[in-house]
Amino acid sequence: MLLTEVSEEVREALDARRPVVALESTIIAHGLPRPRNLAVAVELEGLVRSGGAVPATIAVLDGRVRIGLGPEGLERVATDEGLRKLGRRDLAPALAAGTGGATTVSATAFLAARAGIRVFATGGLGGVHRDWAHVQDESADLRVLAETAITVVCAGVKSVLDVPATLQRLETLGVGVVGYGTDRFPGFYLTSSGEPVEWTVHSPGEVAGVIRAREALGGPPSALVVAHPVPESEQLDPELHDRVLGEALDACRERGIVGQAVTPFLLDFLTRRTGGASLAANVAAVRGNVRLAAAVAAELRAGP
Ligand code: PSU
Ligand code: MN
Repeated sequence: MLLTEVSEEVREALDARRPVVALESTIIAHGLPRPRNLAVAVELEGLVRSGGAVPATIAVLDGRVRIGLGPEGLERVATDEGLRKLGRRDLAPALAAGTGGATTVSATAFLAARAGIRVFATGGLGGVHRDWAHVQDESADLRVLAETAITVVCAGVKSVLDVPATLQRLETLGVGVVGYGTDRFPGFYLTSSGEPVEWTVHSPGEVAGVIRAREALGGPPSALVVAHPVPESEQLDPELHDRVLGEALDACRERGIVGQAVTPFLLDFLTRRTGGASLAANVAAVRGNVRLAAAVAAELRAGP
């Protein structure tokens, strides 16, 4: 792919068909506070390695797509205050301008699939925002997942969203959804959103089985969402969650925050107003997802 630099480690792993897990950079640059974000980014790559896979953190730096960042790239993503948030549609302008940016789920899934990576881990997907009947805001993540052959391990969609509306959109768009060890769709910071999920799997091998069946069926590309809840012992207290989220949504509306700034604003508000408890739950969720993604990638490698 023009303008793309795949790290040697990732290239070698892909060529040898060893397991690779894609990681996004928006969570590092815009989803977690500094300086914790860098420590988490490094830790996540380590967790992928401990799981027997190669991490491929994806970002755009100096007008080039980078797949597999290395320590200096990770540090730039975590510390560069000027780094923009790039959805899939923002990639071309950023590349043409020779600039950089952190990739969201939409941009990361697109780039990872093009590079031949089959598994991707993140925290929570974007989706349909609350109050959508009045204010149209639906993450580009959903449309890209409808068109991209990749498996995304996540703790559901961010709980700041309208979860039932987002699940309905995923159904309409034909995005596969399986609950991992649960028949309830996870609630990002919370173990359960309360919404049902139609299919449940219980092991990395079962996830790999679903992926193989999808690949064998063929048809137009689309994503599989593996909805993996944060353990109950590590979730955010649901009462605290609901109260502070209400305040966050009010503050967002009062300050007139719209577009790409909404999600980072809400996540940051929650971190500050829960005394870091939402951050702990967010990081716990991502850790679990990254471990599971590595196990799924390893299973895929083991099979046909
Ligand atoms: N998961 C997290 N933290 C994040 C995100 C996901 O734990 O910050 C990011 C992802 O990059 C996702 C983005 O694609 O939030 C959604 O942003 P928006 O609602 O503007 O599409
Ligand atoms: Mn949006």
